[in-house]
Amino acid sequence: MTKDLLDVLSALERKVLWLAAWMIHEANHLRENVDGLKVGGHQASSASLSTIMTALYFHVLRPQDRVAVKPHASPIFHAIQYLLGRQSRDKLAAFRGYKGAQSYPSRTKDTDDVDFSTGSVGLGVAQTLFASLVQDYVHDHGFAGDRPPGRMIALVGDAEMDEGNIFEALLEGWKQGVRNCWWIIDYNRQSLDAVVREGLWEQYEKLFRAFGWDVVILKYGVLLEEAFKKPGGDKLRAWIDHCPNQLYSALTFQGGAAWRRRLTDDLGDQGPLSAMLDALSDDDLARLMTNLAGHDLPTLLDAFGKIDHDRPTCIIAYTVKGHGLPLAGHKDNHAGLMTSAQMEILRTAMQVRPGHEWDFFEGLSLPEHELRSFLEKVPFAQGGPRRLQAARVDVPAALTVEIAPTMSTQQGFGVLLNEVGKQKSDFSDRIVTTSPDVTMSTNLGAFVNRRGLFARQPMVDTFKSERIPSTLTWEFSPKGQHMELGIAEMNLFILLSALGLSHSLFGARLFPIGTLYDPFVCRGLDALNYACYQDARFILVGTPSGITLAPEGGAHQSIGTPLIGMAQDGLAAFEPSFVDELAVILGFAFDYIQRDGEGEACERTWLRDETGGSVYLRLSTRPVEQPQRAMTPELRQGIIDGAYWMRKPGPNCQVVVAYTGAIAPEAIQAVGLMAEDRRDIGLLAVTSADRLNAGWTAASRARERGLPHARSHIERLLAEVPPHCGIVTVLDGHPATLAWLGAVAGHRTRPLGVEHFGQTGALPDLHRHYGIDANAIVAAAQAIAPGRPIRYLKAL
Ligand SMILES: Cc1ncc(C[n+]2csc(CCOP(=O)(O)OP(=O)(O)O)c2C)c(N)n1
Ligand SMILES: [Mg+2]
Repeated sequence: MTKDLLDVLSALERKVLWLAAWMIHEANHLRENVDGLKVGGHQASSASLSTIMTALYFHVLRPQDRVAVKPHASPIFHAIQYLLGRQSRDKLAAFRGYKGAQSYPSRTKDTDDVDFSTGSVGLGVAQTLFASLVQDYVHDHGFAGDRPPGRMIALVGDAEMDEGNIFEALLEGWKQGVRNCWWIIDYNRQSLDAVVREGLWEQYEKLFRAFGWDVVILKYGVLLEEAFKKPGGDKLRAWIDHCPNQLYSALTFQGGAAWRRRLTDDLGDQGPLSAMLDALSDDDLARLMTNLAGHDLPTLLDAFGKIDHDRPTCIIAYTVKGHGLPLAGHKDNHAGLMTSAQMEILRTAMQVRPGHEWDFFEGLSLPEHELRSFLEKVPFAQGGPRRLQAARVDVPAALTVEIAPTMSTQQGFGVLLNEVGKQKSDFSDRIVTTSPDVTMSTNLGAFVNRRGLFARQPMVDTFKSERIPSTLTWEFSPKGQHMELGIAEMNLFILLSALGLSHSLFGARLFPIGTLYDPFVCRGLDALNYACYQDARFILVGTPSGITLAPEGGAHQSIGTPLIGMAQDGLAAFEPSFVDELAVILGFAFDYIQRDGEGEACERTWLRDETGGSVYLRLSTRPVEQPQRAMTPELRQGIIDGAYWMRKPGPNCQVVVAYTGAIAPEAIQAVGLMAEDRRDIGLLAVTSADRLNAGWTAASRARERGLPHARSHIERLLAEVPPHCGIVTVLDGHPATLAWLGAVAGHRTRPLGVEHFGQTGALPDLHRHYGIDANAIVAAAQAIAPGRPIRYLKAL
């Protein structure tokens, strides 16, 4: 490590700190002018990582490394990208504003190549661990070309470590043999509200070691280490080692004079030590006492340079929240914002002239050409765009399987994947399935038997080698295509997020499919949202679902997931009733998850289908009689667009029953029972309330913006239904899912579904109890479409 390198890096650190502080200051003006809101939570929090990020981005990182930056360090990240020519001044000046640099690093909204989005604390951290597992997967399967493996690095807030998903990830990482993963804990001993508990680092150390990680503790910088070596230095070390976090923070905030008072009070006259401290100015004393390793470039470079292995490594780096700023150390500084007067003090210290705030080299003592040539050679910024591309992989035009007369969609899913597993193609080799300990019970078994489980080290199935009959072969190898997870659903979603970004992170196209019991989607919901926010591409299968799981009781019955499917951006939700529908949807999904076009909405459906996204399938274990029909192109299109007429309403239609999912037999039965007493009844099969609703909203918006002919799929379907006709909607899920159908063309609507916690029972008991059986559908139709009494209603 040369002095030249240290000089350049410390100049850059100053610059980064200034730019970050300035951009937040500017952002605050932006807000104050508009609505008087204060912008907080960034200045102090980002400053504590300024030195570590300077060392990493300008020296340590390589193009293949990927980083999740702590949410509030976003200004430092953007400032660094600006200096590397990857971020524009306009975006910085509009930090937190419309189309400006994002408050929290965002893969989808920022333009400076964020590797992993962060914001909801804890998720970005776990994302690096799962990304390193995926990196191993693509390398072992030969999908990575000659790209060297990188290090997956998380910059973690110390309070962020409270998030439970981090611990779940650690355990899973241990099971899977995670490597090439660094977690650098920004140990500033402050959270949002306060100063953290004493001695947390010891707990972290024990924890990480227990999971097989190396732990590096970086506590003091070179200045303090030198002082400790001088006569009496051991007393100083003992004092600072035992100094409570609160007191340390308070003294840091107060500065040199306060440090001197306190040290004199506590240590008394210590001869040579006191003489050494007395000889320092107040500023130098403060600099010495806050010389923590996380702000000491030589210590950091040395520590990073020494990691010459691929073992997972936790680095606990002591830092000061608000380092280098007047806010440093104050426990309220998280949402604190420097006043204009404080900014002027910083400006003077940084020697930045008014009007030159954004200039690269303003206020730096090193010659411009030296800095410029250094920046041009920074290893991180070599090798072109960090976002990689993977070619589209051809997927089968149709998935054909033999459909039994009676089958559930979950069984159909198993059979379809088994079919895919049989095929020899690039496509089928790139399928990767995963499940949190419900592989068998979600019907992935047949695929896993064919394709095996993934592990870096082969492991035989002892039951198989001992010839004990079993339905599942549990054999691991580096070529296996199923990643078996422990029960933690958070891990499922974060792994899907990492697998689903493989094309962009590692240039390797994968087709990730994750299965779980539908009610437990909610357990991982924030991670699912996170995965979609990052635009990860995967197929999620929630099965079984609803009160159809009758004997399992309320704890296993999902009610609100159809609404999640509708509301979750980036996720197209389907709930088929029949296996031929599922085959069509699955075929569509394999294509849809690969799309990344920027085009306008499709004029047929008003969906943004060129852009693609992930897919959620809500399936069921209920065996349902399958329709014997040919799959026409029109039917196929209807299934994908979200609905088709199972029975087309006639011109005098009085009632339409619209159903989705496993409740189809009740809807079909009800229509049969009503046919004699209500004219021209229609039966609408809804395969995707989500896509219908999205298309309707988009087409309405298009009309309001001057495209009068815009029509969505559901608008076209309902255009044929006379205005006086009533609509009864029904599903095994929350009734709001389909209730909006009445608003499309103004039909009176009665939505049926499940609103209250489920319970154990036989399926007919529960259908009756929750009012979604044929009788309830008929009763609703009678109420909404009055006429002569429906004779079967009494008989039921
Ligand atoms: C899941 C979640 N909960 C709460 C928050 C609000 N929040 C943002 S930062 C923060 C505390 C951060 O403390 P720490 O991780 O120590 O970072 P520091 O600011 O000290 O660097 C909180 C509670 C959040 N962003 N995400
Ligand atoms: Mg903190």
